[in-house]
Amino acid sequence: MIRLFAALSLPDEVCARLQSLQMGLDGWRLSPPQNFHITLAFFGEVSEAQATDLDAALSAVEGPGFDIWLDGVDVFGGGKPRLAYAAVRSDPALSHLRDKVRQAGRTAGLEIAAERYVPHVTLGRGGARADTRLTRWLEGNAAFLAGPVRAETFQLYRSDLGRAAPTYTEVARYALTP
Ligand code: 3AM
Repeated sequence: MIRLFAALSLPDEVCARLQSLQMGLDGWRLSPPQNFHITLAFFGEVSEAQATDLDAALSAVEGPGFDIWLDGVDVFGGGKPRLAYAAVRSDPALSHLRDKVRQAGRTAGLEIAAERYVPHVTLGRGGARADTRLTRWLEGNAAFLAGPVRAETFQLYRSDLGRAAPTYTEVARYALTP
């Protein structure tokens, strides 16, 4: 079985800026910069046969390229923050692509849980309290802005969970229309 998800990648210069944002997230498990991505869909553990079907379905996904803007920072979990992220500005082309990628998962016979889409780049996880340091981090980085980043492709990644950060490996790449 392999653990798969589809995501958009980010150029090195944007990853470097995101890495600077991680300063101030003391006590968090920080994502290494090579792991920065915008998840489109999480497929979970799939068999080799399902992975082949998924690859075929994803190859059939069509959609226009679009500009990504990272805009501000936030946390999931509110009073018990569990994930700190850079927010991705909502965009109809991004939502549309996300829907098509999830549909491709269903075409491949995978169960895709219904959930609200809050596009984001994970910077760190867990282990922190909603304290003044976090408030300072949120306020200090509210004006963070990076873009435009042209999305010309999306990727299928394999995730291998380790004791530290997971390792993500690109296994396929799909083109959007220019
Ligand atoms: O870093 P983000 O949040 O974009 O949270 C996991 C990560 O996304 C998400 O898939 C991406 C690669 O692991 N993920 C992991 N397990 C998940 C699950 N059971 C999940 N998303 C939904 N359900």
